[in-house]
Amino acid sequence: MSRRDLIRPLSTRSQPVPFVRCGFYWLRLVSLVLGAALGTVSAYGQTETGSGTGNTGSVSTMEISDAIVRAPIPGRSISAAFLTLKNSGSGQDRLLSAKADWADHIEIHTHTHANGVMKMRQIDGLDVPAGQTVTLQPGGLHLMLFGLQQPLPAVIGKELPLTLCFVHSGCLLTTATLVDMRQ
Ligand SMILES: [Cu+2]
Repeated sequence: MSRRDLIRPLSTRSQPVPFVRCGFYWLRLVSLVLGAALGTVSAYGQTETGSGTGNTGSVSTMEISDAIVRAPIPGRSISAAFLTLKNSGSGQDRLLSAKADWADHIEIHTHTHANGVMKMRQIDGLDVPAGQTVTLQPGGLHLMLFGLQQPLPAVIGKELPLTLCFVHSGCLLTTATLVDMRQ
């Protein structure tokens, strides 16, 4: 039985964690937690280094970088987040969802042009092919953030924890920098 099989699904609970980019730290922590208390793994038990084995046996290695959250317009509770996904593995992976404890819910959005009008549209997932990089950026793919905590638990330039869940890589915890993009 793999480590993944032993771990319960990630709950909606989410807390800021200082070592989010230190995959080996988490690997060790998960091992310790599993060894000490099977069945009581925390919400972050499933946070991993980004390596996972899918049903086909293909390995996906997902790297999340340059994650930013656009600071909302004062008084507004919606905004967007942008980031880069790099799949250096040999199999395709797919972003299924995102969550954060400072937002009610997060959708994956794309932009479409119709009759000269640009519209946002929710998509149910985002493929990241093997060896490819997918960029979520203004005017294109983005994470749409709804029900933002007021105020956000970070100031401009500081980090917000963000969890991304993939078909093969599982749920990965990253941090996104809060950025004022009106400047
Ligand atoms: Cu949107």
